[in-house]
Amino acid sequence: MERKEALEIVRKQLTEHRYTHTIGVMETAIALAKRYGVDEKKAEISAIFHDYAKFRPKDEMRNIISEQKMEKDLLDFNSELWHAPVGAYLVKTEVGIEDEEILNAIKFHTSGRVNMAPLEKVIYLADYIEPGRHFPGIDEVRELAKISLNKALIQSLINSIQFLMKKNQAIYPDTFLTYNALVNEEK
Ligand code: DGI
Ligand code: FE
Ligand code: FE
Ligand code: FE
Repeated sequence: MERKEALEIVRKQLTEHRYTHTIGVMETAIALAKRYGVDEKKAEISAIFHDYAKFRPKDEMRNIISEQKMEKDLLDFNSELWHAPVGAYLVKTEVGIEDEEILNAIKFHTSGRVNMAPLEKVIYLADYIEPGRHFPGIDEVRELAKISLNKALIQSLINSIQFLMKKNQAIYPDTFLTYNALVNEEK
């Protein structure tokens, strides 16, 4: 799919602010893909559609998670996690994208997972460091992204886990498992 067509489709799903974020993720993902030898076209399309389901009503997302037999424990954790797997499902069924690598990059862009593919890492990281983001500690992650995909990812996970814990929020187990797997990989 051409970039222009993809952007027109996704724009209708998003607010202006979230669309601007999406453009930032797209540009960052392409740059990271170039740097780390990942398919740039797949990075572009995954990034454009990564937040496709961000504004779906919670009831619709809950129903899709149940009916499509996705991980049931998702429903016991922060609903912010839901738009990623639901997005992958809707991008397949509504937009017609079939590429499993792209669908997995969308599916795991919020929680992460053990054994993330390089494309999944690129999208996860691009979502975190795109120029419109302003998290505490983000500049350190942007610097790490220039030298190591894994090291940057680990630092972004540390920041996110600490942020959630400071707010007394539960951490989805896959997020912890992603952190552990990457730390072991870097030993
Ligand atoms: O959709 P975006 O805002 O662009 O970013 P995202 O898809 O990475 O969503 C991040 C949100 O998810 C952020 O507000 C933190 C929240 N969240 C809630 N529980 C968890 C979580 N993020 C992770 N990684 N793990 C959790 O357990
Ligand atoms: Fe997201
Ligand atoms: Fe993220
Ligand atoms: Fe995003």
